[in-house]
Amino acid sequence: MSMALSFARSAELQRRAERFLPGGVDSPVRAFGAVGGHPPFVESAKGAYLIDADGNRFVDMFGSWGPMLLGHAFPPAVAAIREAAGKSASFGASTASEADLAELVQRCYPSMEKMRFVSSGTEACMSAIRLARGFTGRPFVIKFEGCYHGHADALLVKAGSGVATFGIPGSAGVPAETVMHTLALPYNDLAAVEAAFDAYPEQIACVILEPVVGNAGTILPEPGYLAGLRAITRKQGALLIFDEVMVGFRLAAGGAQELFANELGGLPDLTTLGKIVGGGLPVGVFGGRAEIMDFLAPLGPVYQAGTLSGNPLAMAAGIAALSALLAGRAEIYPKLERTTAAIANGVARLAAEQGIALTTNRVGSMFTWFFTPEKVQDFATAATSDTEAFARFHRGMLERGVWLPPSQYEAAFVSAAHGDAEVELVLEAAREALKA
Ligand code: KE4
Repeated sequence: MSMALSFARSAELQRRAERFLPGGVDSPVRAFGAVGGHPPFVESAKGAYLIDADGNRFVDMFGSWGPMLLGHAFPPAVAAIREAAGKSASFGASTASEADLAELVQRCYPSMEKMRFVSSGTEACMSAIRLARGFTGRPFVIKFEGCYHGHADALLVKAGSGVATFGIPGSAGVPAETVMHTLALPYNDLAAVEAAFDAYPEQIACVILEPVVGNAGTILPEPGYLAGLRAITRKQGALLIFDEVMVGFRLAAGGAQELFANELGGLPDLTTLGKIVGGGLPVGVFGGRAEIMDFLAPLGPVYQAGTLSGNPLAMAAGIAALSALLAGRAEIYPKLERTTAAIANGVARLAAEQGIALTTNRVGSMFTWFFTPEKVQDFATAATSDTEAFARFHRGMLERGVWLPPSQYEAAFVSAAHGDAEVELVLEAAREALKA
């Protein structure tokens, strides 16, 4: 039986935050709009646990939406940030740390012959699109329903994540002219991509996708899909962009490009990264073939810039995180697989025992329990989920000390700090919550 938790202090903080911040948040999904109630305010976190303002402790199952793969307050990252901070937080001038982190990224992503650091995944994807258009001289971009590539205007079309969570078609404030060159197609459907290229010959600059979708909940590429996209884009002279902001360094040290190495039919032309690469500090990266990247100012005609790009504290945190990942990859990824399988499959079994239809989509340490009996392989099937049932489950788990991502259309994440004890806590909470 769960002890009713007190959220009194969080409620006070929510009221105060709402005086200054719309919805009291700096990012919409944090507002619990899709699951009801008010979000606990986090005070601190360590390893697999979040501590809220009322002192409640939660197993963290969303890991800051991906970045905290090594667990919260990972000691080498904390030490590196502390040391860097003493040398000043930002110079706006070159530092050795940028190439240091770039070298680690390239060890994970050999396809990124050259790259540039920015301060968010949105900036990375926005810049990659501009670069693809500049390099090819073509205006159109293909994206897929349910995929989210940040909140740049041109990409806010049938996006996933918060856009799907709140069921808004795109966003107000984006003039039709801005998105007239954005084609949003169903995921896992190669015929739709062929048809788009037939309709717009020599006019499509790139295809951008999440190679494993996390922003419609978790959706896997069907066999042959990624290789099909590579073949079509190569034939059509369009660039293939893998948005690995979420899956990068999570599915493997080299993300989807490593995990699916034998079924890509060739590497993507550009890759975007974020989240884990900054160890929890603001870092995005876009990179790929040198001949494309050299189109960027100051070498080429495509402009892109940023005051805090390559920020020394963020570089230090990223270097600490990727160094630990690379040094410990032989242990870290098998542990992530074991722990996440135990949690995802364990809860699915408990649900089946209660006659609750759950479809579990999982790749390594990212997964989603869809409250639907359907196979989920695109946004349309993800949208058959019973989001009210998900909301009840989310609240039931939160009251029992497990904090799931507050949306049916977000992936859950497990860290290297989660172990057997956390598996037990999650299964115990789920047993009760599913009954309720
Ligand atoms: P950011 O600008 O939020 O750093 O990255 C945008 C982005 C780009 N590409 C992918 C595949 C992403 O998942 C994201 C951001 N993901 C969401 C969570 N699904 C961020 C959480 C939020 O918006 O608060």
